[in-house]
Amino acid sequence: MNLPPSPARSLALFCKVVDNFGDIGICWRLARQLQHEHGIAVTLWVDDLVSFRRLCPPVQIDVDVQQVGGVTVCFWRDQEGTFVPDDVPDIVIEFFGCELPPAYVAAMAQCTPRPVWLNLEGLSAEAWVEGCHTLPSPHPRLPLTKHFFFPGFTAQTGGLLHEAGLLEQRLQCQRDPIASATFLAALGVTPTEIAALKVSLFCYPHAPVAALFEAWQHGACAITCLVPDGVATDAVSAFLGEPAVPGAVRTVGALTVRVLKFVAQPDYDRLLWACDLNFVRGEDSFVRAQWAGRAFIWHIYPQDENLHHVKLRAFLQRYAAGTASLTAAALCWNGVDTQPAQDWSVLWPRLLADLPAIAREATGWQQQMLVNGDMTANLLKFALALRSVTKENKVQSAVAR
Ligand code: TRH
Repeated sequence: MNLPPSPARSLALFCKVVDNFGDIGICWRLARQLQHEHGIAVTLWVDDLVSFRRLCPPVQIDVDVQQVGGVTVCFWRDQEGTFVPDDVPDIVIEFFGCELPPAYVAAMAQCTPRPVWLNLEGLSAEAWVEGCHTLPSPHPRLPLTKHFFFPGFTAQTGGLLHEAGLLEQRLQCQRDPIASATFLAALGVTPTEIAALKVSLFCYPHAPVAALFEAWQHGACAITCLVPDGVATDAVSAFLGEPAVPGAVRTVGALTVRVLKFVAQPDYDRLLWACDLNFVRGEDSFVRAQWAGRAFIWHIYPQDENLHHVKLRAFLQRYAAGTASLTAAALCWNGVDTQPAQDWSVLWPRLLADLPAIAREATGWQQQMLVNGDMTANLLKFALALRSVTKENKVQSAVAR
């Protein structure tokens, strides 16, 4: 079958790694999906190949330009460089307001038609996002307009990224306990640990991990807590009584804590699918936990003046409005002051009792999110609409001349 040529075939995505793995984690997913599902030639500019390699081991850290999984990956060294219009693709995306090299922007301004320029923003459940999604921002000097694109949880936002076939893959894995057990066994998890309630733990260092471990140790339910390498190392080492390196494990009372290696991104999804409860953080693991269909507790990325508490509450209001135990645990995990103050020895048994109901409700949430469409497809649709406007303008101005 001969399909009409796509009106936009090339795209550059610029990613500055501000912190940790979420920036590159999100950009890498987006880049792959644009290439695999939409046939776009994607160039991913990233300024930190070492972080990138943690979640995508084929990445080479000493190479300026490389092909990884069908995507051209360029090391974004600095803001210098010479660029000409031929270097500029049909669509340019800057992630999270990272500033493009000035010469690149100048080359964009010289293109005919000019590229579509989008700023992909961070995820928030706050109401103001709907009003800012797709807003234009004209360049102060050059004939270029950047548009804001916000992921989100409602139809008036860009939605959440989910790859084609993701839910089917997840269901297939979760319906096959042997496949799940084989996956965990390959990470070093023993059959006894697999038989317990499995919890993955991915959080920032300030999470009250020691207090949660204490409650788990003294609880009636056997728990296996799987912690990726480098996560909450102080609290985990204190529990283990030895350095928290992959393979380290210790059981105290009802709790076994095991340190896993940091896995490649697709395996992190499988880990979430295989666990009964997931502690996630930042943005990308937070979204993946929603697609995993299991209960999760979100450790939100901290911001000045506790702005993140507002974001956390906005999400919980949408997601967990009816589940008091989940809301209480999430607030406590994030250090939000509550009246009366909550303690894990009380919070945990309540949350544990609600886990099956929370997992059931997760399915309803997914259906709700799927109605908003996939963020990547939404973003491309928006870019193509802007591009056809740009082309029309070009034709009109040529006719007027
Ligand atoms: O790592 P994070 O805290 O990342 C971010 C960044 O700090 C960013 O600056 C900030 O803006 C954002 O949070 C809110 O958490 P996040 O977003 O969950 O990203 C983690 C990525 O690492 C995600 O893509 C999953 C991946 N990952 C693996 O691939 N393997 C693993 O073993 C683990 C634990 C995670």
